[in-house]
Amino acid sequence: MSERALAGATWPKGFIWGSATAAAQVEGAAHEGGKEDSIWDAFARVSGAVHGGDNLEIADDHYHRMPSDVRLMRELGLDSYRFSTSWARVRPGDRAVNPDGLDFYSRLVDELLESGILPWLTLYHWDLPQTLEETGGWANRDTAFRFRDYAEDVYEALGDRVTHWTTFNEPFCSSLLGYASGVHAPGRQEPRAAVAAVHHQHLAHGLAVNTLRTLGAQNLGITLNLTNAIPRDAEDPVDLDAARRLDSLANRIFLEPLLLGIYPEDTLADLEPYGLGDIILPGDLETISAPIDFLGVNHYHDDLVSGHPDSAVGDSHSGGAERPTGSPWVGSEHITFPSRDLPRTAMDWEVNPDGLRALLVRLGAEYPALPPLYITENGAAYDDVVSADGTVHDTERTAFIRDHLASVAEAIEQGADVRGYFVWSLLDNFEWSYGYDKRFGIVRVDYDTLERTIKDSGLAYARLIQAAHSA
Ligand code: GBH
Repeated sequence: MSERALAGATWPKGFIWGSATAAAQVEGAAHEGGKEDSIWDAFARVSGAVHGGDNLEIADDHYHRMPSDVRLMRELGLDSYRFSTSWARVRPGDRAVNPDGLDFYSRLVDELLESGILPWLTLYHWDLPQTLEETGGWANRDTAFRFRDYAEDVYEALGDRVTHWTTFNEPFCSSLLGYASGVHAPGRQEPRAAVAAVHHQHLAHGLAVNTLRTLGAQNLGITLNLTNAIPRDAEDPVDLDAARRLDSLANRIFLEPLLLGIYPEDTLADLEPYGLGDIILPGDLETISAPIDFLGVNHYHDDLVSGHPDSAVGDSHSGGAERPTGSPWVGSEHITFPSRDLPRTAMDWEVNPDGLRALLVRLGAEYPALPPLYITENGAAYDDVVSADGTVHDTERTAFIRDHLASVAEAIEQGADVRGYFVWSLLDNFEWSYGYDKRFGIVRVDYDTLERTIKDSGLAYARLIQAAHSA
């Protein structure tokens, strides 16, 4: 689809155009303003955990450049900025509240509001205070209650100005990648702990939703990374079982407790040996399924999956780490991800825009009581080339965003209730275990000078927003 044709698409009234980042990935100032280690600061010191030995000390220096970054957002014409607060900055060591930490977010929120940009706040984008990991991290049920207290502190400071609250970003990653595959912090490879982490993050979400609701919050939600699990051979029972298992661990283990207050039967059965049944206490599922006002969907790629060994697995599941990592697919470690003939991004993720349409439509069909959807992340890493004059002609990323937006428009035509779209990411940033090696930004960051340059994709996105606003 051409840019012009897409600009002509009609978007629902009030559709929110945004872009997203996360605290650990952009802020830097990792040990300034009272902030102490998060699990990612500690993990980055583990040999081979992060590509190139990169760390989060400076990142994009957003902590110091925040006002000019907000000016950049204004230049792009964003309706909303999705960011996260760092628990390790707000409550360093999860002890007392750190006024300087809260003050940073308070200034950010003011700056956004003065610029007419809606703050879209996420409470947890993977950066647990390291002290809490030392008492068991998310494998420890108590961490859920600590999260509720932290959420309450942030709400008390910002609830007068922030209207949209997201509890967790992609619990899949902060449980199964953090505690089973070990690709993410804290880097543990303990399937039972990973299963406990899933449940305790659900519980933390529910506790926070109930508390924030009582304090007056009106727009509460969670963001999940969701995929379409496509069997390599839809006639082959082994491949069909693999697709069922992937759908269970990537999608339904999160969607069903949150939306329906149950764990799927097959998930419970598969994870029986890993203790899922034992850690669900009476009342938990009721807390977890407290009604939410929106569901954030992050989608990057579909997954073609097989139950047979496959030699063509790319490195898209190693997370760029140089140390040995395990499988996130607890109890289903045998599943494989064959390649198919599709273009790929620098992450080795396949590009298939129609997958986003299919996912959005399918969610509505499978969950009749689904709350409104927001695409809270979608975007692509490419190896950008900087021209002599400093411009970045990132045609592939521009096409990726345009084609995925066309796919969102189609989903809406087909009945999906999608109310906003946030490009990942505003800035090139710390791409977790890939370090600074992978660039997702619509704005380039020069890691020597920390200078920002809007890429062609950013300019194209700004034009799209303008066209949508004036339609
Ligand atoms: C998002 O994660 C994050 O929210 C964001 O912080 C990050 O920068 C961005 O995307 C780009 O990576 O092979 O086992 O990992 C997306 C994470 C990556 C989760 C692919 C699912 C496939 C399963 N997704 N992953 S696995």
